[in-house]
Amino acid sequence: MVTRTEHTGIEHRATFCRICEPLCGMVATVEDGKLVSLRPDKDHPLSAGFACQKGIAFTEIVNDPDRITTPMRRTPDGFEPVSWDEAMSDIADRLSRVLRSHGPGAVGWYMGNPGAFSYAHVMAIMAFIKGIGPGTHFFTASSQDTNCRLMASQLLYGTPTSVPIPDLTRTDLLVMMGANPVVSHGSFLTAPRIKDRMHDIVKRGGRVVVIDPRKTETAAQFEWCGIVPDTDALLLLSLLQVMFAEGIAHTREIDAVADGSAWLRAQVAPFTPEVTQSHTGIDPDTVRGLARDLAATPRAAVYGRLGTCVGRYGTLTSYLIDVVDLVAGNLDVPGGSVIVGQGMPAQRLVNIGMGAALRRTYRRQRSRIGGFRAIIGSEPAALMAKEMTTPGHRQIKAMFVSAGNPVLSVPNGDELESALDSVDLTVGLDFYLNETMAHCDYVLPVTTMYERDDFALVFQQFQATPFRQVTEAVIAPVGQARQEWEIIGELIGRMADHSRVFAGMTAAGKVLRRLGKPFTPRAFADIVIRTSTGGDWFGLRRGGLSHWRLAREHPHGAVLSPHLRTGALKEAIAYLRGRIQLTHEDIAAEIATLLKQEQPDAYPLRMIGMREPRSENSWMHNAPLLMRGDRGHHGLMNADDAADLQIGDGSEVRVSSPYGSITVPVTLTKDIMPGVIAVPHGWGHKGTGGWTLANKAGGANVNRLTSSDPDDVESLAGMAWLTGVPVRAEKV
Ligand SMILES: Nc1nc2c(c(=O)[nH]1)N[C@H]1C(S)=C(S)[C@@H](COP(=O)(O)OP(=O)(O)OC[C@H]3O[C@@H](n4cnc5c(=O)[nH]c(N)nc54)[C@H](O)[C@@H]3O)O[C@H]1N2
Ligand SMILES: Nc1nc2c(c(=O)[nH]1)N[C@H]1C(S)=C(S)[C@@H](COP(=O)(O)OP(=O)(O)OC[C@H]3O[C@@H](n4cnc5c(=O)[nH]c(N)nc54)[C@H](O)[C@@H]3O)O[C@H]1N2
Ligand code: SF4
Ligand SMILES: [Mo]
Repeated sequence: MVTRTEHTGIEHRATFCRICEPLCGMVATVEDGKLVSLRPDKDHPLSAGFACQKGIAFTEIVNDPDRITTPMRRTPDGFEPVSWDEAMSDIADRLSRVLRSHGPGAVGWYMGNPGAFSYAHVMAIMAFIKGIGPGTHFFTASSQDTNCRLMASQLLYGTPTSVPIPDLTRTDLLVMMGANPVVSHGSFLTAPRIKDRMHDIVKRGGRVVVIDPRKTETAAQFEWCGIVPDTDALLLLSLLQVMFAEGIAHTREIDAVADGSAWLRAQVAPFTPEVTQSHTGIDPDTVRGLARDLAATPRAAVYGRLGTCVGRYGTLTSYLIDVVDLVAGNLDVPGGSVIVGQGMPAQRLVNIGMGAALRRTYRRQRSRIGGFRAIIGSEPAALMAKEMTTPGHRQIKAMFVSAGNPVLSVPNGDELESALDSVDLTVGLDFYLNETMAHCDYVLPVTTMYERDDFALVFQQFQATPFRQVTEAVIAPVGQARQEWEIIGELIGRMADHSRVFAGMTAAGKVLRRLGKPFTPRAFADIVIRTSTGGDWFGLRRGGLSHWRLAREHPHGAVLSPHLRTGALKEAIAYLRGRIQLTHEDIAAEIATLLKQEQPDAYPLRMIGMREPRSENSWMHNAPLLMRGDRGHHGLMNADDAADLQIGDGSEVRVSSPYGSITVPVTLTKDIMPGVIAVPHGWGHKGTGGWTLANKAGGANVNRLTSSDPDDVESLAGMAWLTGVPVRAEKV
């Protein structure tokens, strides 16, 4: 929707923010084609006038003088602008050479977090990888984030795409493990104004319990239960032990939907709260109380997020969260944990087909380094550097990075920097010359989210309130920026001789253009909208939604129904039998190692992460609005630990792990478990000619402390180990 003010050059356009998962409604003010401001959209049905500081500050990113808006080529002393044609033809030539000499296994692509917010970007990469051929390496930020959650779903429900979310608007007991939504605004859970929604729970007489090693911004507003990092699996096992031992497990409900309850019962039996206490730091009475409350409250849900995913047991922990929900009678009930279906026709058949295909890929496709299985077709990003530097068949020789900054976001950035410098071709797609782009032969300038149309496809099934919104681009691409799908599409065209798939895509593209219907990904978004919940089914459902109708009639978005649909669990299960499968030898093997973990003596502390309200991973440290005041990188340390080490508030501390060391100033607090130190990620900027303000802010790359050794990568989903890392601290 566009409204004009008296002065004809100014327009106000309804759109939505795509920095993080609530997708808050925004109104963009555009003056003579330029984005001049963003303000929260008060007419958005869910975010209703809320937007955070990052969302508002995005104007500064769109117009950032440090932004790159022409293709850049690396030279011995920096970057020089080149024409699109020159860049694309050299990239196509060099990629062809790599393919001819080494085959498709020599090509790799890493897609970072913002990629997930653009359906067209994801689709284009999928097409590219398919066309390059079998053996291509695909990495995403998900192996530092969500792959273990997807893997747990693959084990339990037969498909990684069935992920339960808490029914936030109806629950009476929300147990949050390893999530800090007051700062993160929610993840794997699209819920604008999530803090208000959590306060609603308390207002209606319910509770929110936050299980976290740090008394976070979220924990401070609700009930805090401190836990030793990386021990959530033990806590969950003891919750299950109590439920079975006390006869409060909902056995009838379990047996109605799941196979393997006897196996499960035997697995959890040894983990009494007395056994787990010495590991988790949580006393048995608290565990018993929580188990009883979860089993007795009809509307209760356990929700886990990053803190439960990036330890050494991400898959096991995610699996156990769902199992606790199941055993407590809280899966697929109003106010419990609910798998949100797409509501497509024959949804169950679609899931069965897709689940079988993804499980087959998982079984057959193994990473060259470490032999990790491929979750949703992707490999562990922690091993990306070794895939470039280890000689042999399928060694990566051409590497693409889009919407990512793995030099700061994956373990051992130093190793990755030199690996990137060693391959034959490196290409980045970004609007900043970040620390990773600095090592690319070419950096291709992309549009920001406000320069493209969008539909947040990936997040539709995580909405706490079913909702649809689409947006048009609110401004034209800045400078020579192009959308990722256009760039990849052009490369596919230039590579048509190299693959039958590319040739087919190129020919189809030509035919469509001649018919006056050039291909755009929007057609795909339209199909999804029309055939899923609320859709018009191509005219069969009167008043239903299409892309066109959403854009025209619902510029602020449309709520599809006030609540999540429950009672449709079977639809979400991709196993032919239509039942949850609890028995997995892989899970038993993980459980068997839990009590054997030891902390190396020289590293008595444990490091955890910490997100900040004015950061988004590594890429929002260049916006003046977000950097005002005395903003820099600092860690958080327990005051008593610091006193023992004679470390004062604000002093510089050397933090070392078995893998590396950094120096960072620390703030002292009582609001963190003893023995724990929190350090934010995404700092340590040093982009070549890139980020003026961010580079000046400095800081340290915390992922120098994390490990890229295959032995330290989580075995079932290839997750990087980012929390509970053993460290020691010393005054410098
Ligand atoms: N130690 C530690 N490490 C972590 C984490 C942690 O908690 N602790 N968190 C992890 C998590 S959850 C994640 S998701 C990863 C994130 O890791 P990455 O995704 O690798 O890194 P980001 O910092 O998000 O970098 C995003 C880049 O995308 C660019 N960008 C923004 N929008 C667009 C766009 O529309 N198109 C394109 N092409 N580029 C765009 C930005 O300019 C920026 O350079 O980090 C992980 N790393
Ligand atoms: N402002 C801001 N918002 C963001 C981002 C950002 O960088 N800045 N990043 C976005 C991204 S990419 C993501 S994935 C989401 C993440 O969203 P969340 O998961 O909600 O955010 P985090 O702050 O990473 O929360 C993880 C919590 O787990 C705790 N924790 C660490 N280790 C453990 C453990 O072993 N057990 C338990 N129980 N807790 C533990 C940490 O103290 C922290 O409070 O946030 C998104 N939103
Ligand atoms: S909370 Fe996330 S989606 Fe909402 S305005 Fe802030 S950055 Fe954008
Ligand atoms: Mo993430």
